[in-house]
Formats: sequence, C-alpha cells, structure tokens
Amino acid sequence: MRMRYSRFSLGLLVSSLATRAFAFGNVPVVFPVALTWGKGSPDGFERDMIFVNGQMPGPTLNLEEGDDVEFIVTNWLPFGTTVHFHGIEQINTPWSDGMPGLSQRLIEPGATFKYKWTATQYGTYWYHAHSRGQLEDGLFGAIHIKPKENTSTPFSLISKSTKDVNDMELAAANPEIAVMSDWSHFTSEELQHIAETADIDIFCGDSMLINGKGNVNCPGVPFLMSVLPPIVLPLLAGENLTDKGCVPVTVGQPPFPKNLNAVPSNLYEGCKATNTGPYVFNVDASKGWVSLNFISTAAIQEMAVSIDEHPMWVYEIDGRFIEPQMVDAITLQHGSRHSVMVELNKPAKDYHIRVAGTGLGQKIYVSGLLSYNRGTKNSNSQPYINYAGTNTTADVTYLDDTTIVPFPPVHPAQTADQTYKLVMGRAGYSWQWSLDGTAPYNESLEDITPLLFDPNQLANTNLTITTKNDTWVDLIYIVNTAGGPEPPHPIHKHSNKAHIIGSGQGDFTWTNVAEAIKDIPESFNLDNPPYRDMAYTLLALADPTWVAVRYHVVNPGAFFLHCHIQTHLTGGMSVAILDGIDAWPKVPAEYQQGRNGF
Ligand SMILES: *[C@@H]1O[C@H](CO)[C@@H](O)[C@H](O)[C@H]1NC(C)=O
Ligand SMILES: *[C@@H]1O[C@H](CO)[C@@H](O)[C@H](O)[C@H]1NC(C)=O
Ligand SMILES: *[C@@H]1O[C@H](CO)[C@@H](O)[C@H](O)[C@H]1NC(C)=O
Ligand SMILES: *[C@@H]1O[C@H](CO)[C@@H](O)[C@H](O)[C@H]1NC(C)=O
Ligand SMILES: *[C@@H]1O[C@H](CO)[C@@H](O)[C@H](O)[C@H]1NC(C)=O
Ligand SMILES: *[C@@H]1O[C@H](CO)[C@@H](O)[C@H](O)[C@H]1NC(C)=O
Ligand SMILES: [Cu+2]
Repeated sequence: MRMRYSRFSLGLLVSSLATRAFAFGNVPVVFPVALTWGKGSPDGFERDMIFVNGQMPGPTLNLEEGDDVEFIVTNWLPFGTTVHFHGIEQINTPWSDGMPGLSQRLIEPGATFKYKWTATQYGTYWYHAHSRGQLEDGLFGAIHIKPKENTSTPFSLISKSTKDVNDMELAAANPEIAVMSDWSHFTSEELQHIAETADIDIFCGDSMLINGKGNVNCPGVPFLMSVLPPIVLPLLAGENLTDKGCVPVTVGQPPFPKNLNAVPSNLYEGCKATNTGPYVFNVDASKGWVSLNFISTAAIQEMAVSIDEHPMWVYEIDGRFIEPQMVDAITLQHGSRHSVMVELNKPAKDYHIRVAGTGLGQKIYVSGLLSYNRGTKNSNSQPYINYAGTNTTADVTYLDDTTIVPFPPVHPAQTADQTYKLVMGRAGYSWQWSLDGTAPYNESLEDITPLLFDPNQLANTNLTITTKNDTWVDLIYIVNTAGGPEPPHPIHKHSNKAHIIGSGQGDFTWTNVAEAIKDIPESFNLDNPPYRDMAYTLLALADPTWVAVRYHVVNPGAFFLHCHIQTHLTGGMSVAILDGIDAWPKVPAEYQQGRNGF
C-alpha cells in the first residue's frame, strides 16, 4: 500500500494551510479550499480580489494519474461562485464540472460544496471560477498530474543521452509551474458594468502576472509606438496608443451604438508605473534541465513567451505529450498549457523570461527571471523577442500550434455521425457575442435549474448541442466578420479533448467535413492532428475563417463550450453541449441540493 496525503504546494513553498490527511488505498486526496475576498496588490496596486486559501494563484493541486480527488470549497465570498477544473474530463462525475446552470447551482456565500472527481489523465491543468467574470478577480490555480508508472515519454526524441533523458524525466516530474495572467485594477463586476453601460468591448488591462507577481510598466507612448506591429496600425486610424499601450476606446470599437461618457478615464489611460520585483524561478543547473509548465489564465491577452538565450523544447500541450519541437518563443493563448523542457547549459546568471501581450488591442509586457543557482545576479541577457512579442532577429523561431503532433499518436474516427456549424461573432453590441450565431448565452442562465438535472430548462434550443453517447461529433467554428475584424477566439470544450482536424480561410460553405474534403483535402488532417481541450479560431480581419474539431462522445453530461476570452464569455459566447443524453446518469442526491454538506 502506498501512503497518500493531500499535496498542496506552490512552487517551493508548501502552503501552510494544506491539510495533510493520511490515507490508504483508494481513499481520496482531499483539498480543503477557503475562498475569501480582500485587499491585495499583485502588481503593486491595491484592489479588492479573491484569495484561495489566502493566496493568488491558489495552491497547486499535485496529483498522480488515477487519484480520486475531493476539492471541498467553502465560500466566504460576498457572492455565489463555482470552481471548474479546466481540462479535467470528469468521467462519470459530470456534476463536479463546476458550471452553474449546467452542472450545479451556485455555491452561496457561507456554503460548502464538495467536488469529487478522478484524475483520469496525466498533465498540466488548472482550476478557476466559472461564475460571471470571477476568474479576473484571482480565483485560479494550477493542477499537475504525474503520469502512471511506465507511461512512455517523448524525451528520447530530444536527446539520445541516457543521462539527459533521466534528467528530463526528473524535471518533468517536478516542474516549475508558471501561471501566466493578465490583471486589471478594476474588479470583474466593475468591468462588466462599464461594458454594459458604455456598450464597449473592454480590451485594456493594467499588467500581467507570473505566478501572481508583476508590475505596471509605463514605457511611454513614443516607445510603445516604436514597437507597434504593422498589423495594429490600421486599427489606430491615425491615433497613438494610450500610455497603457491600448488602442484608444474612441477608435478601437466596432460599429455598434456606444456611450463613451460612461467609460472611466482611467480605464484606457493614466498609466502609473510600479516596481514590484520580478517573479524569479530559481533553477539548479546541476540538474541539467528544467521543465517550465506555462498555464495561461488570461482574461484578454494572448501572450508571447520566451526565455533569453534558452531555446525551449515544447513537449506537452493541454495535458498531453507531443513530439517535442524546439523553438525560441511560444504563443500562449487563453486557457492553454504549454510545458517546455529547457537545458540549463548557459553561464550561471539571471536570464529574462519575457512575456508580451500580442493581442491587437494592447501592448503590455512583464518579465520574470530564470536564475541559475550560484550565478551572478546579472540579467543583462539577450532577448529573442521585444516588448511587443516581435522577433529581435530573423532566425527567432515561434511554435506554430497547428503543427503539433500528439505522442503517442491518437487518431480520430474517419467519419463523423453529426455536424454542428457554429457561426460566431458579435451580437448587436460591441460587448455582446454569440457562439451559435443566433443569440448570446445570457449570463443569467447561470441561475436556472442546472441542465444536468433537467435538460429542458433552456427555452432557446439554438443554444444547445445534443449528442448521443459513443458517437463522433464535428464542431465547425466559423468566424463571422460582419461586425468588424475578429481576433482568434480560444474555444474551450469542457470534459474530453477534441481532435483539431482542419482549418481554412473564407466561409465554410459545405454541409460537413466529408463534403469539404472532396474539394479541399489539403485543409484536413484525419491521421494524427492536434488533440486538445482548446481550439483557436484564426484571426479574421475581413473575410471569415473556420476551424473544424472532431470529438468522441464518451462521457454523458451537460458541458459548456465557450470562448475563453473573459469578456467574450461574459458577453455570451457559449453554448451548452448535452453530451450522450441517451445515457445520462442519475445525479446523486447530494449534488441535487443547492449546497451539499459533507
Ligand atoms: C513498469 O515496468 C517494469 C519493467 O518493465 C515492470 O517491472 C513494472 O511492473 C511496471 N509497472 C507497472 C505499474 O506496470
Ligand atoms: C503621437 O505621438 C507623437 C509623439 O510621440 C506626436 O508627435 C503625435 O502628434 C501624436 N499623434 C497624435 C494623433 O496624437
Ligand atoms: C523577424 O522575422 C522576420 C521573418 O523571419 C524577418 O523578416 C524580420 O526581419 C525579423 N525581424 C527582425 C527585427 O530581425
Ligand atoms: C439577460 O437576461 C436578463 C434577465 O432575464 C435580462 O434582464 C437581460 O436583458 C438579458 N440580457 C441580454 C443581453 O439579453
Ligand atoms: C434559432 O435559429 C434559427 C435558425 O438560425 C432562427 O431562425 C431562430 O430565430 C432561432 N431561435 C431563437 C430563439 O433565437
Ligand atoms: C458512453 O460511451 C463510452 C464510449 O463507448 C463508453 O465507454 C461509456 O461506458 C458509455 N457511457 C454510458 C453511461 O453508457
Ligand atoms: Cu472570443
């Protein structure tokens, strides 16, 4: 018998609040979690925010594949909430998925809720609030699940040396978790109120954080304009970026009615620099390699991430190994997890980890440090990317996520049983969005009797996708540019992963993938395509674009499908998937309640 205990940690710190309960056999790993609301200043500016067991990010859940988990939330917040476990399949536990109105009722202030699930897969995941915009207030933390013994790893594709492979195995088993966030000085409630009263799409933040630490940078407008990527110029319509690096609210909004008087002047400008120190990853070069497991909790910013003078072997994406690719920079999009193996073979000193917002609406930046033990505290390192995330020399390489190859291979079915075309875009106002093309998924639908308890609660059936168990489903995400240029939308599917089987420019005019393949076979990969819990639509400046994903319905339950840009999610860019409705389980009595005791 293996001795087990709850494994809460944050990097090298062991959370003082972790309960170490000893257990044997199939007894679950227990994480007691207290949510509180209070003052914090992660970037040197104080605001009201959420803490998980007194910290932000919340403690990391360290697990082993196969573990049964009990995550027991006590809600001391002044509002209802839920917690979702991003990328966790919830096989046979759809009531623990944490989506209000789909899988549970809100956990009311003062109440306790026990999430129970099994860690059915290895990899890097995260947990976060899934009510309203609460993710933006700081309710998130990492999940790391060690693979079962004898799981084949891709490290021998990086080096033939047994020592290297052993070092990499050890590094992967004890990773440096890097939770990458963007941060605003406004609470999520304030942001939503501004969006709705001014009728604007808010894309301007204040800082970015690495493991909850960052600072406000104000490099000045001339500098910001000097690093501006050419693609942003037309959006500026002759204006300068604001001192926060944002496209001004007066020019950056699509052509819908708006009331700019309701925009507080300090939302888009009024940058006040802080100089909180950088987050430091202390590494021991004698170990040969380090694994940095990046998790994006971003609400708005897509990020370019690079470590000065250190190429990165990307070896795991969204909790699954890939054939490793060596690059100098990655693009970390909302919700994604990219784990990279880095060889510690450079002179012992400090190297910048550069994180640059690459969204069209704002140029924002933070840096952390990779600090070699016994090194000089000198961080005069050579960058691969600049403040805007652009390459500094012609030979800098970026990971192209569409080229990733799962390791070992995983094949989709060659045909699908059912196809859903989702024409996504804005819905009447700059801040309002639709994933199905007809209506926004109204936030107030969080308050209905959860669909898992009664699938007929949703009056507008356009907002549901209904599937049968053990069938293959194609979802075609078509980006509609009728409301103006569209950024890439990071679409997240709850429960199991999907194969990203194709993409293209222009409208998807075919009825299904089988028809499209006859005309454009080169746009599809039905062999071993990327396999992820995220899919990123393509930037659509003028014409539509499309992405096709295929998934196997294996886990009956009500699961959300939504854009992971927080403003798009709160603006309604989602639908409910009623997966395997012919085989839905009976919801246990303890989960039927509004608040389940334990
Ligand atoms: C792992 O592989 C070793 C060597 O092949 C074997 O002895 C061991 O039983 C395996 N462990 C598991 C859990 O399968
Ligand atoms: C933009 O900033 C530059 C100086 O950095 C200034 O000369 C120019 O007038 C500004 N343009 C506008 C439209 O404000
Ligand atoms: C960045 O890369 C592109 C494409 O390789 C190249 O054309 C450009 O010159 C590079 N930028 C710099 C500053 O070297
Ligand atoms: C969402 O629903 C609420 C409550 O029914 C309603 O007051 C509000 O107008 C709706 N919002 C939109 C954008 O339809
Ligand atoms: C559902 O979609 C159909 C087809 O696009 C549309 O005609 C209908 O009005 C939609 N229903 C609602 C309630 O939006
Ligand atoms: C749903 O289908 C999957 C895949 O065939 C199967 O493993 C699972 O047992 C089915 N679930 C139910 C409740 O029938
Ligand atoms: Cu979106």
